[in-house]
Amino acid sequence: MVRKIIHIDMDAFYASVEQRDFPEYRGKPLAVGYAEARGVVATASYEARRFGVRSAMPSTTALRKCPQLIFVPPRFEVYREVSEQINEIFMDYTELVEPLSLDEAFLDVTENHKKMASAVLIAKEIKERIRAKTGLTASAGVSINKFLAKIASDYRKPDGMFVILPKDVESFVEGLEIERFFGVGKVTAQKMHLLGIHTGADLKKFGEEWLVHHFGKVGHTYYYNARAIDDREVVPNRIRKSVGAENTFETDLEASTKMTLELYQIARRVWERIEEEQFYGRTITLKIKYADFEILTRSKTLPSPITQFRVFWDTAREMVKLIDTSEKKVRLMGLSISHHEDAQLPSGGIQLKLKFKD
Ligand code: DCP
Ligand code: MG
Repeated sequence: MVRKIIHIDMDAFYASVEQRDFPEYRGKPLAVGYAEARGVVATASYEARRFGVRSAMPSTTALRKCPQLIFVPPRFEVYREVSEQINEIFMDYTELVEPLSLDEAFLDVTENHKKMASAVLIAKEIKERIRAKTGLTASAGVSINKFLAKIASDYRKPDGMFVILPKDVESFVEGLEIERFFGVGKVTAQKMHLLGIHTGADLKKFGEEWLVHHFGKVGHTYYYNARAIDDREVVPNRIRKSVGAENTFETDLEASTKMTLELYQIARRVWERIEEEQFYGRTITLKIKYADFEILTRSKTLPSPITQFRVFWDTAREMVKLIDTSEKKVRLMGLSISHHEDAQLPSGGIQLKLKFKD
């Protein structure tokens, strides 16, 4: 079966966050890092890149290339927060999200929560939602495996998207410069050039054993990647703490019967995910957002994990009945389940964070 893999990578990540939060830096060459003797540039704004400033470059070199370069210290807690925000968006489409760092992740959307057939549409939506939620831009790559999706996300940076369709993967790889291949650094590239290998097409002329003999274990990877093959799976590395869904209504709700009806739809959706992920928790949380945007949450913990929809729905229905709508209409409702035994941390007493999807 052909998979649908998306790679998302934020543009000039740390620098873009700083330019977002400090308008005086916008449009200016900016480096995140310290201008000290032994400091290095973590990342540079696109304005600074025009001067040749790059990640991992010594700060002194960067200043020589671009004397007006502004240095700002990193604020990791803010980058981490943005990272969580984008991950929440990803999780709305699939559980198969594999973050590689704070600013990039692979998603396997072959099957997805929204039952969307087009990975291209999903990538577009994700880009838009990232912009709306964080005010930052991301680039996306879409293809049939990790190797190609990652190359693709780099192709139209910044704020770009590139798609390598199944029918095009072979010709794409044949035309690919050897430097773009996974595991090919400067030294290997030079060695390959000496052997007459400049593109994927050249690489394809050599057998697997020959490649392993000349390049070691990574030769296997070269052999398969040259044929557009990469079977590595997208491995989620996050412990799920809750499963949920929510809905913002087109017109605010006031009657409680209408609320129960709407909640039922949400409950069905949540239950589908619970079954899909075998995530049987003990705590049900109901979230309400009123028309004036006030948010209210109510939780109920049962003595044992909820394994039947009947129990889930009965409890949720009782909870929604207690919501006061005499003064304000309801704009949004959400349901989630948490307190899954496996998700408990051994030390106990830790407040589990509830993640809602919006
Ligand atoms: N980073 C770092 N040191 C490096 C490379 C990166 O500290 N040598 C940090 C800063 C980057 C972030 O990781 O903002 C993401 O790395 P990327 O390689 O994705 O680079 P950017 O997001 O900055 O730029 P691009 O638009 O090329 O993705
Ligand atoms: Mg990036």
